[in-house]
Amino acid sequence: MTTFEQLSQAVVAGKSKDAKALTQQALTEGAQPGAVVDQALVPAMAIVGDRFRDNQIFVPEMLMSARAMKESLAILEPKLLAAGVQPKYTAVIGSVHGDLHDIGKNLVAIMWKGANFRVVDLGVNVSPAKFVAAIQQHQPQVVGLSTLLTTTMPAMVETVRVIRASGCPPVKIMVGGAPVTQQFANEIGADGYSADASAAVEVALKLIG
Ligand code: B1M
Repeated sequence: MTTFEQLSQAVVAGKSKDAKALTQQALTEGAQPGAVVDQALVPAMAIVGDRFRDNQIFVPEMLMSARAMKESLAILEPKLLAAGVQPKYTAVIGSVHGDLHDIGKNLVAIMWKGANFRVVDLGVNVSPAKFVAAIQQHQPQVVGLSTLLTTTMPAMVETVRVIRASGCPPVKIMVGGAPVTQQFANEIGADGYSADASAAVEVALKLIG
């Protein structure tokens, strides 16, 4: 079994210690940090999601897998970032009101930091008012809204509406997350959408122009 496969299995099983050791091993073997994310960690979470949907595992197991993935990401993050470069742009990001998922949002934040953005991460369960306050305070070029639940998609709609109505400094709004599509982004008046964290960099840079 390859190191990526072992790492994937460790994350699925929620074994944080093994996930950390195998992440380190993959890097020692010369793997690119982005490949570890795309080929081991993201597929692992897809398996976890399928098992949860099929009632083979429950919330505590999902949490353990999430913790293992975060331990692995903590090792990868410094390697995904460009070292010592002065940030050129500012971005604000958060998971919308009602949504506690943060792994995908964190990945987008890491990729943006790697692309020379100063990222203000508001965390999870972020109210529209908190987004507006952060935009007023930090004057970002881009604000990113993430959601993983179909039930919190209306909160994304509301957040876009409130930001637009707030009269806060002009900002490009980007949306993403598993249930979000380009069509949904267009419908709710967002400026940009990306399906994954790597594309989020390209889209944000294009929006800034
Ligand atoms: Co949750 N959960 N969860 N969960 N969970 C899902 C999302 C689910 C699909 C599982 C399933 O049923 N198959 C399902 C949603 C179903 C739906 O709405 N259609 C679900 C559910 C139902 C729930 C609860 C309601 C369960 C319950 O309590 N009964 C509950 C809700 C809590 C809440 O938010 N209020 C819940 C709770 C949890 C945990 C807390 C246990 C845990 C989250 C821990 C954490 O994040 N710290 C968890 C997890 C781990 C998952 C799965 C298994 C994995 C999510 C993940 O991290 N994926 C997930 C199943 C799945 O995704 N297959 C599931 C890996 C991550 C890298 O991908 O987040 O999609 P993702 O991010 C991608 C892209 O979407 C994109 O880029 C990222 C990287 O490429 N992206 C953006 C994301 N944000 C972006 C923003 C952008 C651009 C791109 O621009 C700004």
